[in-house]
Amino acid sequence: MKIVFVHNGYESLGIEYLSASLKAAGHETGLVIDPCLFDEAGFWRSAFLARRFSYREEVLRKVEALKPDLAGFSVFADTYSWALDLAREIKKRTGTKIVFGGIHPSSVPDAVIAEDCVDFICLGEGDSALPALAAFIVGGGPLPAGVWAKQGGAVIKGPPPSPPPDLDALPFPDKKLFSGAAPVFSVGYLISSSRGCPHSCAYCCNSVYRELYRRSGVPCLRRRGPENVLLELEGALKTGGPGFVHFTDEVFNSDPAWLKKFLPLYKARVGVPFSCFAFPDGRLAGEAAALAAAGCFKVQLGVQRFDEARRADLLGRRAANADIAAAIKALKDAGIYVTCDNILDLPDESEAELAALAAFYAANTPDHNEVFFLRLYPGTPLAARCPGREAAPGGLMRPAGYSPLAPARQRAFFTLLTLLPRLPAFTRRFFAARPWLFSFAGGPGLRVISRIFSRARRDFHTGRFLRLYAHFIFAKLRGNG
Ligand code: B12
Ligand code: SF4
Repeated sequence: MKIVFVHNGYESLGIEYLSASLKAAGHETGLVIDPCLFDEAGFWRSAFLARRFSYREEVLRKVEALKPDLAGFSVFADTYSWALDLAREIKKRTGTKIVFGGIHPSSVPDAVIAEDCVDFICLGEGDSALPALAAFIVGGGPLPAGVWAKQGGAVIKGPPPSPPPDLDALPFPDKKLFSGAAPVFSVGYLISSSRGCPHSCAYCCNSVYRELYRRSGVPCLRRRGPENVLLELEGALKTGGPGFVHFTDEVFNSDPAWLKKFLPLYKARVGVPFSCFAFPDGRLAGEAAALAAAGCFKVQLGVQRFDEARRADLLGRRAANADIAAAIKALKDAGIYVTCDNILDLPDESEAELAALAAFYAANTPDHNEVFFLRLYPGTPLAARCPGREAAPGGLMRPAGYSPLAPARQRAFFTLLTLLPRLPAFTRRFFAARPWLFSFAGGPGLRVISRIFSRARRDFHTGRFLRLYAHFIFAKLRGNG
């Protein structure tokens, strides 16, 4: 059977894993990329440029030419409208069966399966479910675990999903799928040494997955053995050698014993510079030197807000500011570039808390600040606490009005926090105390510019973002879209 995935301009490890499992089961897979230029899901959009550089027709023509038996979409809330639009048109032109998987169908399955163009949905990880669905389409039988189907207008549901308990038993992700689609995907190597997270923050998909897998008996957090990760990376080195590696693990430092064992082996057998996400717990500062020695050049930390009690109560994150400050210092002292994530527009935030956050960063300055406005994703405990106020699918990054502060005030803090690491050190305390000076600008454009000036070369996603735009804009201008 031929399964073609249609995806946006970001490499998806999920699709690469699915493709590998499908190929292992004897199926053929393909990928059609819609770069979604100037139409960045959940982030920003320029309607004029998005129309000028639209690849919609090219995508539809490619899918038609490939004649798939099944077209697959990996969907989250912000890409849902885009996926529905293409799925409807693909169905109209080809009659191909359509399957949606990923966090959005896993969070709101009833709404997604109700869509006219969606024949199947997959809840949770699809490594076994998708090959089983392909077998079901060909040969019938019982519906696989984690799959829902529409038959004759009725929805039938397979047994609840059960995620793969042993990640070492999975085939390595099919990297050729993306690198074959556009050269930009060969820059750097995206890998995960785990799935799931030990934490359950109230705004994050992991609380949704934990609930989904509750009855399966398989823990939400699973980690590959060091040997399995090293074998994958050694294989990648043999076929060209990526300039750097990015670990997409939710929390790369969640298992200190694993980290201690893995880092020296990585240094000896792979030795390529890498970046990762880490949780700023009490151990991270002590792990900084070992991370740097193994080649870690960038760590991204979630800080999210300043008030520790509210951080724990509203966001479900237990992290101490003293540990965060120690981690920022130790990582920077070890020569690691530090990025901190922050969320504004929280329903219980105050001017005093944002001012305290700015003062905290003036004293403990990371190399880069990512500032987001809260989006309440369906199925999360935080969305349940604010009924009727979920993020609209396809929305953009702007204050939704959860905070008692005026949007203009939040934008001033957005600009201040984004720019703070770029300001000369001796001026930071002065500016942190005067957020009104930053009422002039802001918005996602500033975030893009700040990222570009913050060593784009070393930032996995910004580097790819720039290359992707260059590749697809020139292709369009040359008429080779
Ligand atoms: C890496 C990552 C990114 C990367 C790459 C994203 C990409 N397009 O692939 C970057 C940094 C670019 C990114 C950006 C954003 N991201 Co992001 N990202 C993640 C993260 C941390 C890991 C994804 C991953 O690789 N998982 C590992 C693989 C193996 O799992 P998987 O992708 O889920 O796939 C498995 C299953 O879901 C299933 N499956 C998936 N697709 C399909 C399809 C079919 C047909 C089937 C059958 C099954 C199936 O099977 C797969 C294999 O088991 C997730 C959190 C998470 N744990 O999922 C957030 C997450 C997906 N991101 C999120 C968001 C909001 C964003 C941004 C909008 C943030 C922003 N404002 O800038 C942007 C949007 C970018 C874009 N336009 O795509 C949210 C989505 C929330 C929601 N409910 O919709 C998540 C869930 C984090 C969260 N807040 O909870 N992201
Ligand atoms: S630590 Fe990060 S990945 Fe884990 S639950 Fe919290 S927000 Fe999600």
